[in-house]
Amino acid sequence: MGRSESWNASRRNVLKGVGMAAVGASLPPVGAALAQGTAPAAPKGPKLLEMEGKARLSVLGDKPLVAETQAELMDDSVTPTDKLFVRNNGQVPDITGDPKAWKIKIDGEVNTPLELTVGELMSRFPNVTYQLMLECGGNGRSFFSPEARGNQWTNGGAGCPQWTGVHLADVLKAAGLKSSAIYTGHYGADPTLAGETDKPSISRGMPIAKAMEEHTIIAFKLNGKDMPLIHGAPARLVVPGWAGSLSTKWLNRIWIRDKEHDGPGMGGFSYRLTKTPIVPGTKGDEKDTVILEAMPVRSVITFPADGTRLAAGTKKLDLRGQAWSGEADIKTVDISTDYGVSWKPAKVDPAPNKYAWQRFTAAVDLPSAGYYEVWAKATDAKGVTQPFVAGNWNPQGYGANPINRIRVLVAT
Ligand SMILES: Nc1nc2c(c(=O)[nH]1)N[C@H]1C(S)=C(S)[C@@H](COP(=O)(O)O)O[C@H]1N2
Ligand SMILES: [Mo]
Repeated sequence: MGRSESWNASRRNVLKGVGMAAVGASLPPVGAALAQGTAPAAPKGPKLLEMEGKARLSVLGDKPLVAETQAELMDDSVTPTDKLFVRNNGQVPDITGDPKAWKIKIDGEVNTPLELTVGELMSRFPNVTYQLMLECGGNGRSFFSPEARGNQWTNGGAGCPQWTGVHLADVLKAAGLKSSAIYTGHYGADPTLAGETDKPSISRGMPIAKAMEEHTIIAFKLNGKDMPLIHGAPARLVVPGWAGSLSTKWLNRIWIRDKEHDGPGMGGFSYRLTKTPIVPGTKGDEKDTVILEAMPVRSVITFPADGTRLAAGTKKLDLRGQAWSGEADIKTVDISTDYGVSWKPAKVDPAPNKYAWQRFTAAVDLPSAGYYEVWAKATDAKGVTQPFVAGNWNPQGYGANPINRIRVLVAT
């Protein structure tokens, strides 16, 4: 696409939390500044992660550490380990010694409570490798207006690396589920933010049916290598397509429950959507909520980066992106360069397996010099598509999946 450079330093905040009517007003007068040959005032950029083994992700919080993947770092088909987002609720546990000796307990509504080491998991059950989505339940939260409580994710609380582990179903079958088993409760070894080790920083759970799904695994490898500590070593759950908080890191116990789990992260407005739509910004009623399970349909343009300045004379843009939907394949991704008046289909690649994101590509016409917005809208196999704005506002901000938008400027 020729020489390109960013003309908007504030990528993280672009197009953030604005209704369609407000879009024009929210844009800095960059075009005018460029025309006059002056640089636009550079807003302060996001803080970037500095951690061995990790790319310079965008830090959303230090305590606990939360870092999202910038859209242009989501361009790989398989998310490299260094580019996978990080979401902690407490502290990173201090785990040393042989990872194969790490123990995981299965108890509660089972015939035979088990305590298995990672080494036993590896040798006793078939090992499987899948490319699976991991997405934070709050992904997209920053698009809500007014601001909803929590980390202000854009679209970067998501990644699709390759995980190796064992089917959770095999382990649960080995323990023998009682007929009273209806829900799981997950525990990890991380201390709370305050440093307590006698209570979980978060403990979520899922219905037994999701626990028995083929792609729900206890993983000990990430992209073919031993799981890094920051991503949950020695072993973690991966519950693809559903809120990432179910994918417990530093896993040491799965408690099989005879009722919906009630650990930290299961109550209040945590990981819950409102049943009756509420006025944005209002308090809402905790009792009128449902648990967020599958994540919504989403598309992210990964090339070019938002704010790219294209060389004079550019007439075509070869665009790339990723699209996914919690419990369905992506059927179509449509691209618009006229603010949603007309749409053209992108090419969508098939997924390597269920619960993997899908690459889309499109050759976009840019008939003249000047400013364009390029919009992407994914539709899944159930016919569910992305709204134009983040809707169904809820106090802790789940489910925001508006169409994705980038801005490009073709130089004159
Ligand atoms: N033990 C434990 N597991 C956890 C968490 C945590 O704080 N503690 N965070 C959860 C949340 S909210 C998400 S989105 C994912 C993030 O996984 P990652 O940091 O490997 O990207 O881990 C989940 N598993
Ligand atoms: Mo999360």
